[in-house]
Amino acid sequence: MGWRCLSSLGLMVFVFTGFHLCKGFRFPDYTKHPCLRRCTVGENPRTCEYDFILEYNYVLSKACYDCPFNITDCYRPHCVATDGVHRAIMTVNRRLPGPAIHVCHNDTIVVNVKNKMEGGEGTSIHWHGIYQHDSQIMDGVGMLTQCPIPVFSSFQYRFKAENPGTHFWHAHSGAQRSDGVFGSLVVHQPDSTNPQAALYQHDLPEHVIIVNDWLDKLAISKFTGENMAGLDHMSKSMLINGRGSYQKLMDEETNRTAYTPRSVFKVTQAQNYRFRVINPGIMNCPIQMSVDNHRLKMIASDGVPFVPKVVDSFIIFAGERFDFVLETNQTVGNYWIRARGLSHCMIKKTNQAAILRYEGADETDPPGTVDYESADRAGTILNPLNKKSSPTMILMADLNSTIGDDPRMKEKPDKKFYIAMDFYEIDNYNYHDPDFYSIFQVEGHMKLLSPQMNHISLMMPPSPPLTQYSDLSEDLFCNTYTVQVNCSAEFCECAHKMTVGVGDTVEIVLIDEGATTSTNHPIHLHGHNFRVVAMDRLGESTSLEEVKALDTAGGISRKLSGAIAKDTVTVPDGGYTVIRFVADNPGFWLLHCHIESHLSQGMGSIIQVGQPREMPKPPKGWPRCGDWKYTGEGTGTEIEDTDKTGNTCPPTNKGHGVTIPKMFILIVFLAMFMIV
Ligand SMILES: [Cu+2]
Repeated sequence: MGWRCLSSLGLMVFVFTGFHLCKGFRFPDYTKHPCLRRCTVGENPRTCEYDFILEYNYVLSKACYDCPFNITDCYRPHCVATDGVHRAIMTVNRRLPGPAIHVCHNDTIVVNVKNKMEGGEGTSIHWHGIYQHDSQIMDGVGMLTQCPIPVFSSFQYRFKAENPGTHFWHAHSGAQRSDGVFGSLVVHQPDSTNPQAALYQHDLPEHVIIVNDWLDKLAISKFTGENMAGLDHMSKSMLINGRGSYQKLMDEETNRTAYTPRSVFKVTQAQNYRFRVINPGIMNCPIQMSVDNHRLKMIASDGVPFVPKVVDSFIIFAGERFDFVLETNQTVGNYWIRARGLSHCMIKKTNQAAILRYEGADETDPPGTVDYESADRAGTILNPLNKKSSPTMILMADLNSTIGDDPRMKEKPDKKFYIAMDFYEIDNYNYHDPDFYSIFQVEGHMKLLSPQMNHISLMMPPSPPLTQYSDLSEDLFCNTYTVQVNCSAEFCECAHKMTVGVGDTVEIVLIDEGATTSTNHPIHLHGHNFRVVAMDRLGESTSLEEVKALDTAGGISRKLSGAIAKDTVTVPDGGYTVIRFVADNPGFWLLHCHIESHLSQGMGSIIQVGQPREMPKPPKGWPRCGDWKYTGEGTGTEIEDTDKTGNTCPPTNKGHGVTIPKMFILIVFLAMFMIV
């Protein structure tokens, strides 16, 4: 490659200017990464490095050859088959899901992210579930903890795998997660320090299940269609580890029809397996998961263990993770792993299935049909949608933690916030104009109800406050205590921010008023986990005032001992969820709905922990961004017209080439000349 490039540049160019040695461009295979290992006590932590190349891509591209008519083609490198619907996507290393990261507790994770999405937005990657103590600037929230990584640029993330468990990574700029920029991140630990190790014999990377709803177009097309033209935005399909059967495809030459293949999970009879389930979720689509003929022993959520609970199915909301143990106690065969969408996905009857295949079973589909109705598993449900607690409906607040209570947490919180959420009928000027197409003027399906927290839409600031706080005007920030207008009547939008002190015990009462639509909002907190101390549904709808009055009258009892720890939790529609955490991580942290379109419409707020002087400073050369206005003053920076190498090599997978000193090349050239 180097010599071909060299000859194309010509002798004069490289003798007099030097050049960039072209380097082969290959996507690494991390399924054999040295950090994927059995964790042992006493082993030195490792540094685990990965390259992530973000690109636009396409379902059933040329890499897929004759998929799905030749099924083995669907497993070729770089073939992204998804559910068979042809559409543009975004991929990391031409895979969907992107590369899986498996490390041991206390390893250091280094990820070199290269944005090659030409024509696209800046990006950033959030490490969902990692608390980022001492590495707050690595949380990956565009315009909060860092500037988005512009196209053609790269950025290196570096942080410690400080908390074990099932986590994941995903883009946190734009709507890129919805288009495929996500993957698993599992922090393993030695058996001797894992309190649940005795519950299973196998914890395999191939038993990580990423399940998510899936759109039939680029998310930006769906989102703007909904926001500006009232078009259908619901997910009609789902993926399990990037695969599924949904779209019937026809071979035009032979008229044969076929579906893209489903994921297969292999097990051996009479064993116990740990499965780790992640929902990077896109739209309003909680997912009910079950396995035919098997019950599930649920053992952990969001990376944190709880007292095991055996259920028939569980519901996983966007941003949540659940780990369960599957006992392979059935006859050798194939069994459906079923995923059934609720809420908006119930309207579209969205469902998907994968195959649990026992060793020795035929490579055939399991018995039983795959459809929406068959995926409705009866029996005990963990984390149900909009239900009151009962022996068969187990809410998150009903579970008991195995990690002990946090001794730092005070019985009376230092800071307490009520956050009321709903879709509100307000003239949101991002999608309406009160003079021309007011929300009160347009037809029903064109009304864009605004998902807000305390009647405020989150607008991200023009620079990330964590690293450029002094560049930001205080006017950009607001909250329910500082706004001067009635936000129930007039649209309010700002960098919605609540401030707490470092070490404070914080309580947040999340209320879903549920008046306009019955939509659940899974709320994710960055930088911390929280205890789920109370949760209940009061009715079809409720109000901030009703919940406050109930609380004041002592009508909300809190589970202050034994409550489980999570980082993402749903709020029953017409009800509340009360969370508590110790704000031990100075920084700016997002608290937001994990439904991508809701966050993009402003359903989030910022928790500022501590004062900027208490937060870590970014390293030298940290990228900056923000507003700029021409003033006519100064001379600017001199731009030197140097280093024009005329290099025409393709980019390398490190984003840089190797510069060869001119004199060295001259010597090599002369030596070759003499040999000839
Ligand atoms: Cu939401």
